[in-house]
Amino acid sequence: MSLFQLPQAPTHEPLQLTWLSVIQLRLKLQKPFITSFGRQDERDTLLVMLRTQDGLVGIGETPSMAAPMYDENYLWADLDVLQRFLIPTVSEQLKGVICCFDDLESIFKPVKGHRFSKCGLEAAYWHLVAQQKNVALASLWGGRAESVQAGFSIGAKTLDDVLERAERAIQAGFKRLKVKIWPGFDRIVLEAIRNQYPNIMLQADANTAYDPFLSEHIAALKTLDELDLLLIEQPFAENRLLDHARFQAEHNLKTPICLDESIRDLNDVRQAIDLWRLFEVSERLVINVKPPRVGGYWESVRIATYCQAHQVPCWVGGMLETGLGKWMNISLAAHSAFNLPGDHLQPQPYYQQDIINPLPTLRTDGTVIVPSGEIGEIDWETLERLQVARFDFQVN
Ligand code: OSB
Ligand code: MG
Repeated sequence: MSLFQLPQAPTHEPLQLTWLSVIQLRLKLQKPFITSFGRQDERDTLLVMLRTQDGLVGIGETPSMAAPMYDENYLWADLDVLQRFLIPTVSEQLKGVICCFDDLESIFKPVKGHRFSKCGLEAAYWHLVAQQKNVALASLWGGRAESVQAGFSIGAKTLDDVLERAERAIQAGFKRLKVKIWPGFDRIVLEAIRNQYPNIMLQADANTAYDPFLSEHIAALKTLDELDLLLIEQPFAENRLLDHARFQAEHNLKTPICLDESIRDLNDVRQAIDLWRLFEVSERLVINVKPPRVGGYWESVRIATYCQAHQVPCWVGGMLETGLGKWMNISLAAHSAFNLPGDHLQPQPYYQQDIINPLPTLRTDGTVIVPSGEIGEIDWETLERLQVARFDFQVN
């Protein structure tokens, strides 16, 4: 780590904020999303909106979950931390003036955890910086790719439903599928997809559903090694970093383990890479980088840069964001460190109504265009229609 050069955040003219708002939206999913931790038909998400003195508006998304099932963060805690701590401190401590990224980090540092709420505020800040400098978000974050590969995360509970969604995705041009698995619903579904599509890039996401001390669970996971999977995401609980590395090494699994829930910041990535090295399996580690889970886009850039320096593959994961969050994730994925397809879209739009136009679309080669300028136009009418609560703070 001491030899590693952290990337330097871009500089900009001071931003003088006049208003800060938090908006709670309620969105209806086009199709229910089912994982080992439950089913979602609709979901709330939070937007942080910043206005500057010279009339710029920056918006960032905190894609909260309704309950603390994926991460200890969830909607009401995220909202509370934004309202009670993060936003008042920008107003009081910084007097609404943000001169550089360090100013924002100084607000975040005294607040332990709560990475989702930090991400929304930080994303709104980057949205402002991009507008002020008149550059694309991708280039602010060091990304140069004009398009990025996209995969589809299938969240369904029955074999028929998964196969049906997989077929639609293949028709739409997806080159990579990710399937949610849990004990009792793993080999059967992955094998069916593998038989149907022998050449597709296929990966599994367990969302912590397995227990490393249950021999049936370990046996089930081991049989997946024959299915030529790109990776297996997060079989064990988030704080079981060591068990993940040991499982990889003890069974000499050729399928790489990908960490999602276990990675909260760059330090977690550093420890994971060190562990996989100690077990001599370092070429079989993959990192899923989700900006809200790691506290923002700049921490994501740091992680990506670190992974690249250590030859560890990584990709940008999703949290069922609105089009706004997805465009930002796609902009992040333009960084050359990201070398596996990200969860950026589905065969159909995620939501019955979304807040930005256009939405990301898949090209026939399985890629999505990276915005070279603005990330799209906010549909204010729809945004207001979907709004269930709004909190405004004036900088005093
Ligand atoms: O583990 O990647 C996950 C959605 C909610 C919570 C956790 C996860 C997911 C997804 C959705 O898989 C990915 C997407 O946004 O398409
Ligand atoms: Mg995951």
